[in-house]
Amino acid sequence: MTADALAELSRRLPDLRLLTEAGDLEHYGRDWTRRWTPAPLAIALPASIEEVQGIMRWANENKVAIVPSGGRTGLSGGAVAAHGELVLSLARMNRVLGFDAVDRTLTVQPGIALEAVHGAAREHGLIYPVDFAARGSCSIGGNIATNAGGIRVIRYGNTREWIAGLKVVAGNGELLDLNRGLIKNSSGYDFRQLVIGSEGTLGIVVEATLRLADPPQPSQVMLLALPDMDALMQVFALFRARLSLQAFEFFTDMALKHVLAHGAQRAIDGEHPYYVVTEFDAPDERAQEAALTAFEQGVEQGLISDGVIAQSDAQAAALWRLREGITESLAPHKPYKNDISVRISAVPAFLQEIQSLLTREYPDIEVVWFGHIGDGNLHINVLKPDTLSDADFIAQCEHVTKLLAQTLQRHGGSISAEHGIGLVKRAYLESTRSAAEIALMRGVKSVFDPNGILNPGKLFA
Ligand code: 2HG
Ligand code: ZN
Repeated sequence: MTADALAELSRRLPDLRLLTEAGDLEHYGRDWTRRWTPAPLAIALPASIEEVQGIMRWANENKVAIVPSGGRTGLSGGAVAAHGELVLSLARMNRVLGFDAVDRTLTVQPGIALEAVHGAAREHGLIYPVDFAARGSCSIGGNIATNAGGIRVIRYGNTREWIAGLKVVAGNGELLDLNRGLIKNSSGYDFRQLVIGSEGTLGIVVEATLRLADPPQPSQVMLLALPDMDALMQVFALFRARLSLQAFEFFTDMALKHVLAHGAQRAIDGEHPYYVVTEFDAPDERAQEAALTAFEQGVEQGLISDGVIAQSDAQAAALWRLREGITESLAPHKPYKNDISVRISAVPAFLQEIQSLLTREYPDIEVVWFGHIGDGNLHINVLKPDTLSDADFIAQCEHVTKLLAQTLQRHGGSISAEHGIGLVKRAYLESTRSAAEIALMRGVKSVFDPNGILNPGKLFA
């Protein structure tokens, strides 16, 4: 049946590139989560919107599940194909289609890498401000599907803020041209915003018009060492009041240990439990003095133990590497990832509660904390001890996540801040969204994707 269906797809779309070799199935069938064994039916690499529509019509008629696929850097299993799905990779649709100087927008195909979008915007003296460590590998289509956040959200917001228009092939194969770059459009439901963050369950983004911004002022990068968790939020308040922040990121000594073992350069001597990398506007001497004053005040108040200001672009990049290199440095330890958020004001109470809970329940597991503390977004990576089997480790981590979800619920937080629900957090959606909301989500899904062929099993079972 599936071989027949594939032959039928090739007959309908003779130019469509289809891959069925074992190595390709393995490569395209997984994302950066390494928990599932890839087992897709085949990989389709369409080169046009028409081909995407043709695939979707074929999939509806043949009831073949589709897994939309970008750079596959996701950490929630949203792009995993483990059950005979057709992977629809947008990798070949990766061009810049146009720039409009008056609208200050860039129109791109979905498979373009975030870094290439940055480059294209820079060529016109502007920036696309969403940014994070996976920039070289992730694709803009995947960024849109997960409403990606990253390291500049504190200044610029999430991907959602930067999408002026979207072309989307819905689950039924219809092409939707959503918002068409308009700034004002008060004409009913905004399907563009519904598709953003829908994790490939409603439609496939086939073209995006991105808003661009003026480049920020010249900036400075500082690394701070802090004595305790309380100091973290106090230094954030101090710096935010005094400086114009572009980023405010934190990590623990445990994270530092891994990133240094992975080749990064130590920048501050001694042992310190917490670190912050912050970047702020520093266009002139006055701004630079304000930064120094804020720093000195932090030291005087006992909130900051040590710090360095980057003296060159290379040094700034080296400081950033300490934060941006964490995910890669943890990968060999098969981390179980949690990506959670609470309101900034709820961070201290939440942190205290969750830390004492973890120490009480699991005194021996290695937990690495880092993240976008200025957005209330924490990454909690639990590392696999050599003594535990993969299955026992996952079972233990699921228990940790359950406790985390209960704590989050009490603090009004979210079980996924920026990585998406995918497969990994599906069982915990109820901790963040009400039964009424989930029922509405299911209703929306059935309207966009009546045959349930788009990314089935992701977001909800
Ligand atoms: C980051 O902020 C990414 O570096 C990845 O969101 C987080 O690896 C993680 O848990
Ligand atoms: Zn992050």
